[in-house]
Amino acid sequence: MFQEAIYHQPLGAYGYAIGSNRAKITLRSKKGDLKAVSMLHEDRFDAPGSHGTLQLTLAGSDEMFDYWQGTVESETKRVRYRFLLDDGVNRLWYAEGGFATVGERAGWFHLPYLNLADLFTVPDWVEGAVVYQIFPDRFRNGNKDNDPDGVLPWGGTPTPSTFFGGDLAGIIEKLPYLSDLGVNLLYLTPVFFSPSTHKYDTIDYLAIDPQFGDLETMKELVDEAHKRGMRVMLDAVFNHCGMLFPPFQDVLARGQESEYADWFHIKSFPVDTQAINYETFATGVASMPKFRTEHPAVREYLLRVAEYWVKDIGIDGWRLDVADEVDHAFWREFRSVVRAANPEALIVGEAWHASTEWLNGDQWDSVMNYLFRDACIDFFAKGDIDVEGFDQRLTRVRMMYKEQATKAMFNLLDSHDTERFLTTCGEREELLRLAVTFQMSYMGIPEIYYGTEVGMVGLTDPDCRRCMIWDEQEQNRELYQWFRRMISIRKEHRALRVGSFRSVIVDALANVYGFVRETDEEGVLVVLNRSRFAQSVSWPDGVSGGVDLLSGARYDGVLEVEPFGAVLLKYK
Ligand code: ARE
Ligand code: CA
Repeated sequence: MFQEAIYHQPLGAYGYAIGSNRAKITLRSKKGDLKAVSMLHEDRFDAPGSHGTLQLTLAGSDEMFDYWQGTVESETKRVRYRFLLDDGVNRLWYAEGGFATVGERAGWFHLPYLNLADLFTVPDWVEGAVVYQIFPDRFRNGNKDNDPDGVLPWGGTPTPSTFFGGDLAGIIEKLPYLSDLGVNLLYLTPVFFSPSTHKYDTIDYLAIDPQFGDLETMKELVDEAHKRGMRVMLDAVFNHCGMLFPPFQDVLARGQESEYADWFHIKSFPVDTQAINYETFATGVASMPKFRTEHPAVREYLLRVAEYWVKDIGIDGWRLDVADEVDHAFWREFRSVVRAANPEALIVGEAWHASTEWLNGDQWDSVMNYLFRDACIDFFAKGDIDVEGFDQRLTRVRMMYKEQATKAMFNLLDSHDTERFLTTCGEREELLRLAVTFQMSYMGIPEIYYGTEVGMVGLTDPDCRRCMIWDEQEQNRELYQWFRRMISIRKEHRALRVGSFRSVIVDALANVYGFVRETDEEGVLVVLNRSRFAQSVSWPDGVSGGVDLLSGARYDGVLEVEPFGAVLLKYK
């Protein structure tokens, strides 16, 4: 037995509550090493009747490890447990005291008490969400009167500083379009008063940029969206402000004397925007001075902003810009404030890498899942990894997070910061469709970047921010109809949204990937063929036929999947 590869701790994504008296447990072992893992558990004060044994199941593997999982129930909410590891030759106990042949010597792991106050909860509505990301200047110009000077004709080439006149009135005008598509959670990149086209350099956190509208337009957007069963999220740029933010201007003017001198990370006075003697977003972005979020006055200011938009204007959540560079304590307070203002509000961090530390239930609910995107690019778009590599990458990401977070992940293929996915695919639409089929049927919620549904392309920022194509002659209407259908399939089948996940076909030779999403009532087998040949697939355990949700065709006997094709087989 490879004891050195075995890992468990009663914390993070390895041991945590998923209900008032249920905890999910994960144990990691060297890939292929163990044949079985079980767990002896009981109340930590030995309450009568609390003793049990749980068989863990192999939930997935990555390149190096197997992950064994189980859910333990405890009436008293106080659990202690130890594992019995079996590699087919030896059996060893494992717990806090290490490895032992006799159980008592290994001791116990403890989950001392499953406090309801610590339970990671994500609002229920999130399970049904399909996100649509909008870059307001480029979505729709609904009001020519608020256009900034020098606005370019719709459809021109975007540069870092061009304006096209898109606004909130445009979004309101297109709500029927979005409703028809089936999306129900709109995420708008920043809309507060700011000089730039992207508006990540805020001047006033309490005002809508006049190019986009005003408070009334924002309220109208929220109300109209709500009437249609859609929610609206805004972008919280709290890592930094814009150079023209009045407190920073005050520091520029008055130096150390300014009451805001401590709001920023100033290295020396006087502040010099040429030499950039203060911390900024990224490296030397002078226009974006970084906030010192540990300063009580800064915290107070930003928390009131967060509260205002949720409580007074009625937005349904926040996407947090550069969220991984802001301190954890701030995000904890932020969560309390936002959830108190609206217990149903959603909090999604922007972090491109492992975000385990923020997803414990006390800070964010979810992240923009760029690790999902990375895996999809390598497998679907570029074909750089085979199906086995793809499955391993997905497993590794799932194992980083508590299941509450995994279910709420913003699974995106592209965004305003990246090349468009269709472009990455070399404009091969069949690859985009395959990836979107996966996105719509995987754990987490799909996030669509505006225009993907009509076939928009573009290299990275600024080219990925082209004006939305509204001329139906220029839209890919077939793709649109197909997106519509995929979204409705997801909405109609609960198994695809909240069902358990198990990969069942990982055929590297054929390059076919198959997985099962299952609830007690329903089961869907998703099969994706990422090869240019038709592939016949053998049925995984427990499935022997069903109806394809996409084509309506019934499959029994042979299950053949077309080149670059997909089947979503409802078998239960
Ligand atoms: C502007 C120009 C760009 C130019 C850049 C150079 O438009 O063409 O390349 O300046 O400095 C906003 C605007 C951008 C603007 C930027 C600076 O939208 O257009 O770029 O401000 O003025 C990292 C961060 C992540 C961040 C990305 C962009 O970790 O938080 O970089 N994303 C958010 C927003 C952006 C926004 C800002 C932050 C600033 O979503 O839109 O930019 O408020 C790797 C790294 C990641 C890295 C990622 C992308 O994977 O691991 O950490 O993300 O690449 O670079
Ligand atoms: Ca306008």
